[in-house]
Amino acid sequence: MMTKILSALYQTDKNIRKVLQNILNEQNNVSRVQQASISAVMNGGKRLRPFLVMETAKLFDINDPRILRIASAIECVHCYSLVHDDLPSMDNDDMRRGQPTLHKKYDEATAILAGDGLLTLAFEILADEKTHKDSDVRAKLCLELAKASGLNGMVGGQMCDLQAESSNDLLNMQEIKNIQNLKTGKLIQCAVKIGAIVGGANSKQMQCLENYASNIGLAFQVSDDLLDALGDEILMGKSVRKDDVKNKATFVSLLGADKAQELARDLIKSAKSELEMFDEKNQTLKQLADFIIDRDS
Ligand code: GRG
Repeated sequence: MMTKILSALYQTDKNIRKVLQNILNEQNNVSRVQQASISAVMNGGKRLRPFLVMETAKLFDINDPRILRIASAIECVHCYSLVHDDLPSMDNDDMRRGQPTLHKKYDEATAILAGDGLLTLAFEILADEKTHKDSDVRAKLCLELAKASGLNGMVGGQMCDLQAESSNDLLNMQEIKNIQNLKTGKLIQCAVKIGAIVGGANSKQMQCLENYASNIGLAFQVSDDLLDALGDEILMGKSVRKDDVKNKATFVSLLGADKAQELARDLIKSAKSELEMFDEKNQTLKQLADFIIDRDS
């Protein structure tokens, strides 16, 4: 099962790389920030969010190659968030995906600008008629991505996380869940929702897919905490044990590793149960749910 999902993710990576390379080449100026942006999106990564967009759309028999542009847009936002998160003023990381972080490879100003450029490019891609023929759909996709990335989504979650780190009060379980939902969950939920919008999901289907996405989103964060606490630096391609060093409240510090693992498994079980209405078409998304807690990076 694991091999199957890994090879499907690998195929997505290949396709996304091609699309992103073309789109970034079209930016038509061989400048430092263009090169830095290419570096930020081409340096590995599991392509989970693009995969979720495409596999959700496949539940509705959407196999149009233009879906890759939509999937690429969300990856641009994800990659920008990692570049900015690694900056000295945020997480101050030297390694990402096994390579020096973008501000180490270039410099801080270039990394900030490349992140800004990728965020803006995501909306350019979604608003472009090459991406979807229906302007109402394009507007809906822009709105979903804006909501997930902005003040009430990833940016807001990052702010709360930074504030929590600099305060002496340790977060409780509900507070951690809220922050992680904003910081990481919203973009994962957005990937599924975007796939469902393109697929023309009805309200019942949309609700089940949203439940699936919130469960895998939370499980993803629990497993990220587990990987930070127990994982291997080389396999992860970034520094580990950072939460411990910062004395940060996480799912693992609050629950212990065993209970955190149990929570992640329960969340994945609930996520998979939300897919029953899609019959045998649901297999890949179910396997992806398992992968989220079985991965080693
Ligand atoms: C800077 C606005 C702003 C937001 C940053 C996403 C985020 C918010 C910070 C990243 C910090 C972090 C390690 C969060 C844990 C969850 C996460 C997003 C991990 C990385 O995602 P993966 O595993 O990465 O999908 P790859 O490299 O596979 O693409």
